[in-house]
Amino acid sequence: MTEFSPRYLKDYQVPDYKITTVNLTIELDDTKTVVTNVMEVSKVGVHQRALTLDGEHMQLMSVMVNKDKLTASQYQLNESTLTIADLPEQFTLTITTQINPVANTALEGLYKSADVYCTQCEAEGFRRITYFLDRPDVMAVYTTKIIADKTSFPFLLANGNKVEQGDLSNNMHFVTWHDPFPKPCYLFALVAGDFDLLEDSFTTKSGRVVKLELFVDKGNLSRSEHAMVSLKKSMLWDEQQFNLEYDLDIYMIVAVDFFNMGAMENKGLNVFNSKFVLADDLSATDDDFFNVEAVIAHEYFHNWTGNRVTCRDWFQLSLKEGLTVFRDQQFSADMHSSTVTRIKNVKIVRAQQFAEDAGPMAHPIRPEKVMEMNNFYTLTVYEKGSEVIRMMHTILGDDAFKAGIKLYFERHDGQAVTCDDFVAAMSDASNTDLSQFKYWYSQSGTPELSVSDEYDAKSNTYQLTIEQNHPETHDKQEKHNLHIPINVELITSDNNLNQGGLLHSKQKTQTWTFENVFTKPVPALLGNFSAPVKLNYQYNDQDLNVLMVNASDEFNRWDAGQKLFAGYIKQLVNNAELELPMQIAEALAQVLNSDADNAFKAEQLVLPSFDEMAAAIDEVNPGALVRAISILKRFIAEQLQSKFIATYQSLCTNEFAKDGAAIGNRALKNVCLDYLALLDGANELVLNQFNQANNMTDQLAAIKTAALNDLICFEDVMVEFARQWQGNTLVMDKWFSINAMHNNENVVQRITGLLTHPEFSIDNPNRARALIGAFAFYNSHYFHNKDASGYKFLFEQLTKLNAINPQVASRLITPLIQFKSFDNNHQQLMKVELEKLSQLDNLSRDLLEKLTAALQ
Ligand code: 0A1
Ligand code: ZN
Repeated sequence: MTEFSPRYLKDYQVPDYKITTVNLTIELDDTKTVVTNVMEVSKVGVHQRALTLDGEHMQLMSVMVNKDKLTASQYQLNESTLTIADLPEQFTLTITTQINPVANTALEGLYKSADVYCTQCEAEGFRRITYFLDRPDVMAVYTTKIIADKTSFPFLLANGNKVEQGDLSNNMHFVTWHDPFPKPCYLFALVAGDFDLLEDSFTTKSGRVVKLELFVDKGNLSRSEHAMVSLKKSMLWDEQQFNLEYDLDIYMIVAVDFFNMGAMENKGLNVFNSKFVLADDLSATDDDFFNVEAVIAHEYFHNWTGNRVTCRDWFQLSLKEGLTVFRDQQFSADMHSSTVTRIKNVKIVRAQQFAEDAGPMAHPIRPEKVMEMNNFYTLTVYEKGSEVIRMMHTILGDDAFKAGIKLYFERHDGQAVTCDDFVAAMSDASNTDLSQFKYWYSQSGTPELSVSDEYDAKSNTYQLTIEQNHPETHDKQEKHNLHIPINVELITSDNNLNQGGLLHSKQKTQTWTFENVFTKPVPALLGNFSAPVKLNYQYNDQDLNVLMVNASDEFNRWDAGQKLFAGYIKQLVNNAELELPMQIAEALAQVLNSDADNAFKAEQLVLPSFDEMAAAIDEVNPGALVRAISILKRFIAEQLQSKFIATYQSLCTNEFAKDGAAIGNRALKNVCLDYLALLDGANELVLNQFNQANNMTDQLAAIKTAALNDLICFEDVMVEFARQWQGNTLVMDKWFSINAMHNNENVVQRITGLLTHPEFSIDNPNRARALIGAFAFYNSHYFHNKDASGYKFLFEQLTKLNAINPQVASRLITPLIQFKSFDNNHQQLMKVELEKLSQLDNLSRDLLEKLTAALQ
């Protein structure tokens, strides 16, 4: 195995040098791009220590200190650093490097793909462009001059404001950009290409006009409108909610087809995966529209939470990510149904983040040890990080939370700070002691709450006792009791009790007493998922029924239904013959008859996912879990067939609208379809929906239903879908994914064949994720097939991706390293493939870190 050593939070030291200005001249060329970097550098404090700059995957051409060109003996160069000793207090350092953007398939640093030059510098990509102190606490003012061929690259973009442009000889031209805000190098960006441009503007609350520019591939202008509208909504929301105004004169967004992540908040020049920009009525689903708006908002909100105030070091990543996810979730909740939005957030935490916390890569939201930083853009840092911010919001209340945010900016605008600084601002602004709460930042794992209760009819008192447990995590960390906010609603079947509130669990065991309780209530616990924890309370079916109908909070009503389903799925895993009670169907009939909005009803009808159940059951047999879910689903479908048909038919319409009601109608209709697909007549129903569909939500639901139920029409609809959408990259990604989700024993053969499909390319992260990722993450049945063919398929693809794009490989290995969730047989089979991967002689740092943790 290759040697790479980890870094530790406890070793943080302030830099020996600061770099205050950076002047870049970048002469773009496919294989020999030349970067000239002129920096103003000075010592921090008085010392004689050498300057060690980060740099990798490039060729050093020259080094100059002030006017003196250094000879090779005056510096030390190795694979990842350049060290210069005997430096004055202050000097100009000029470094020239040469890089090969076409060869850069890792998509980190400067790369060229699909005729576009593009950079990705977070977390540590800038060191692939020039030698630098590549750490977020070194903040400089950047001026960037880009030179390229004018015909192929009419647009040359970088951060900040455009200050100069002109023509050069040989059909070359240049543009110079200046960003007045000091920033860490991870926020540097450059894009060069030929695009269609959507222009607009936004007038800030203080009256400044900001130019908005959205760059998309030629021909895609009509699909960029929604992104622009979303941007303007985000700008307004941040002013209204947090009093935060945009600061530059221009805000640019570029959509690219080759991108490792969702999007990147580079100052004034966001780079987006085109998946989160392009959307039109025919080719995008309702979820796509929602996600575009959410990601646009997320990146925009980073301008304050991330860019104006940034991270001191990468261990603090959740400082910007947890907070920004919380902000984008609040924004989405304000733009749409807040309950349905919250349900979507919670499902991700319960299904995926809990699994991460239970697996070999368990880490606190502020990790303490990192080998490859790219491995820490995790559900824990992002989603659990957001839950931690949300708990502060719950504990402090909206006004005090906003006062905390205000104080945070007053104290730290322009600085690189820590999570402790954030909590201190929250605590000081609200006069609240958050010292115990802070363990949420340093403690990994999902806490478990055991709740018991007692009702005393004589004294009319009701007692709730809550015990905290902190299961051991893979990192073997010592655990502390946490400050856990628990929303409680006491519900009675006659619905006349109005008690509850926010409980603060801080000790191992605590009891709360409620007075004047005249009938035994059912406790609705953890309302709105007030803390990212697992909850154990012995509800019986009747209790859950009471909550499903009577809980005043919609979230609690949904959650009670989920608990009811989960209870039966657990039992069915061990006993597939279990007789299911009619009450389940009756409860759902009530849901269908209720006057709640259809988007919410749809959520109430969806069963907990395979991943969510796997996170809730120890050492599960995946086949038995898949079967258990489908038994319950079939039972519901059979019992409620006529209701599902009636609801389905009532929601079929020839008109297409995109308002909330129409979106809710489609969601409910497609949940009905999902149930009806298990019964006679499914093939005709699905085929009919496919043929009639006038929007992607319905069309995709039809082919997905055909795939998941292996319907006779599957091949035909897939051929027709591909014929209709060939050449549309984003839609074809969906097609590849649906192929990978086919619930048929030949699926591995099918996807192996698709690796040579003319539109498949493993170099494109979206494509790789669409085919390989969809299989490993979503085809639970055949990925976990007993013959290990699913695991072997993933092994083979990871072997290739390890060399092409380690970041993508490292994400796709997730379902394999989480083997502990499954029974021993499956664990062994999964480990065989992990062992084989660990033998690769070119193993990337990204995979090495995960394999080491998984196999230790
Ligand atoms: N900061 C971005 C996410 C991001 C992180 C790393 C990247 O490359 C390794 C790219 C994007 C965000 O939170 O949106
Ligand atoms: Zn982010």
